[in-house]
Amino acid sequence: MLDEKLIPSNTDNNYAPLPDGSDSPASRRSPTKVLLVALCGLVMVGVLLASMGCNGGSSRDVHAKTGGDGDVEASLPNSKEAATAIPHMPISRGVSAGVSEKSNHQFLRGAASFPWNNSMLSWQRTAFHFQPEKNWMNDPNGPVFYKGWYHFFYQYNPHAAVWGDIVWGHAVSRDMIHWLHLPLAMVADQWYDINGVWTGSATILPDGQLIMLYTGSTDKHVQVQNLAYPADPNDPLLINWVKYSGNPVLVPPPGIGARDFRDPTTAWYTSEGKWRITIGSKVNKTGVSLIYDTEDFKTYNMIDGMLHGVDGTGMWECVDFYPVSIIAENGLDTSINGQGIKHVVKASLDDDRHDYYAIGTYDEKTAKWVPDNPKIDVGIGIRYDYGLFYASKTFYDQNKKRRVLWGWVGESDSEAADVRKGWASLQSIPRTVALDQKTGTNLIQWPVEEVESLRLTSKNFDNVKVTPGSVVPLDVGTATQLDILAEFELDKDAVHNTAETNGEFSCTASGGAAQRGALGPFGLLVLADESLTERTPVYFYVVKGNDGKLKTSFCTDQKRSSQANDVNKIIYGSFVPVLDGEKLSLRILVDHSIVESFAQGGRTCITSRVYPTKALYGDARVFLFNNATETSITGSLKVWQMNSAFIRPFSNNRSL
Ligand code: DQQ
Repeated sequence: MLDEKLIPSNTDNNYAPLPDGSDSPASRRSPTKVLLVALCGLVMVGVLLASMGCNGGSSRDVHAKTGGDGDVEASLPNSKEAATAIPHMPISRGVSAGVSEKSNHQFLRGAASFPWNNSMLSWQRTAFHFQPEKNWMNDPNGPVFYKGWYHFFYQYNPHAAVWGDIVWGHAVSRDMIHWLHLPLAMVADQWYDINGVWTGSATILPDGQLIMLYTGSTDKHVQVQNLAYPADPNDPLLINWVKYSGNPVLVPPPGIGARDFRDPTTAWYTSEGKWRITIGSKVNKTGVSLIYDTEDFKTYNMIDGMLHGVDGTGMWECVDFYPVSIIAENGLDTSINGQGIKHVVKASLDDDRHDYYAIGTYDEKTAKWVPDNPKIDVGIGIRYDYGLFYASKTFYDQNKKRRVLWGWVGESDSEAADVRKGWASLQSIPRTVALDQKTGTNLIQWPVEEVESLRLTSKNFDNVKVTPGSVVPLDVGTATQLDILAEFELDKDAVHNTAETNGEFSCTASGGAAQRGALGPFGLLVLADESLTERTPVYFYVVKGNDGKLKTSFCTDQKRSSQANDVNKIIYGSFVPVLDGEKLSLRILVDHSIVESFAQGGRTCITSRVYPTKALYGDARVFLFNNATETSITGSLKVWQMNSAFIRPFSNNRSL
């Protein structure tokens, strides 16, 4: 039972969850069942010629000179399949309710959309990433490990594949890979959340009690904070939730806009014996993190000033605040503070919809945090992920003593296509997050170890030499569900002989994988078709600076990831720290329409959504490529086929 002091016994406002109407059979996709049998015999482009042996797996160094700029020209599809052009519906979602735009309508501008057919659209559904059975999902909410189960709540529209009518979806898992969908945890049934049960966080109290704080959008679209708790704390599945009868527990303070006050964090304990939370907001154009103390989660005391704020960064959504150890690799409970500890502040910038973090020092007495390096402060420096990854949230997993990060991965195709698919958005593979002990200046993120339980057969490719301007196919069979680990070495003589330059390289401002330099780009082409008409390069680009030092960028180029005209084709990426003596390394998880990439053990990450029209089912391939002009590269890889996860509705009849 919850502590009387904390929650009153008055449960007049008890919340009755929706009945579990779903009892459809388990759906587990096996790659071999789902994928169409690949057309046998490689119909490689004519330029793919020579072959090259390698240990442990087959690959051919085809020296495919891909033209002056390394490009393979794509021709527009001429599909005779029954296909329907999807009408374009430019409707704004979210802005009038007080959050940023939640729909994609930046494409086309009046042009006809690509004629997607059902087979292409169904292929986009993922096999081992968390997603609801249907409809729209956005932010991760209240992740927590409770009585043997990982709980995942999320922003969910039960009515459509677009943002709106937001409630809390709920699923449970033993390992954060296989999931059981549960009934909605909280719906919009009170004046203080009737326009949306928005984002919130879980806190576990020292006696094991669990509380949830979340933002409600009221009947007048005011953003307020509310308290909820499990109806039965002994239920490990936490199926029923009670909203506190005294809600809302916090309303926007003077000087803060009614629609600029949302997303309470997990609470942390102070040495004074109080709980402290922070809530995102803005003052004019300054993004801020307001701070409150509470003893019972019902009444709060606003602390003067703020935890932190950064000029020009706009509204801070989904602020996260947590400690990281500078000496140990394990994660830390949110309340841990003291020697050997730094604190991370993360804000999701409503203005550009990216998640930025900074590492710094938290002073409990003043309730203020200062960044280690003001040049890379929150919102102006480092991002968790340089692709599509937003509104993320961490939790401390006391089960495995690690901090785990979840992030919302939206769609980058048209809203009309999402409506036709009947679903929109994924969650990233949960990532362990810790301070990079080697650099001390960035975090490292890595897929939770449990994802490795999905690995099936693997192939090794050892010391594959890829000469400048060539492409090497990797024979891994079908390539829509993969876990790829790769290491690269540059040719030492080429590096030595390369002239120094004062030129800066930026993935996003570059010409993508077609832009050739002396020492890059090189890496992998994933979700590529045999003729390379469609391909998604994930790659490094190395530049030798004036000081003779190498500077490395890590990028993903979506320019030719699809022949469709109504999907995002921008180039993602950023700088990645590479320390002396380190090889260049990357990991890529490919799961149908999502490609999650991690460079140098997770120092720089890029998540992209890819919507091929040809490189799908059995026609998806993976290649090594080197588009540098001066250096050969030597790559060693291990590539696993990945199984599908069990993600299905919970049924009372089934044993857990
Ligand atoms: N999503 C929620 C808000 C949050 C935003 C609404 C971030 O609470 O600020 O769905 O995507």
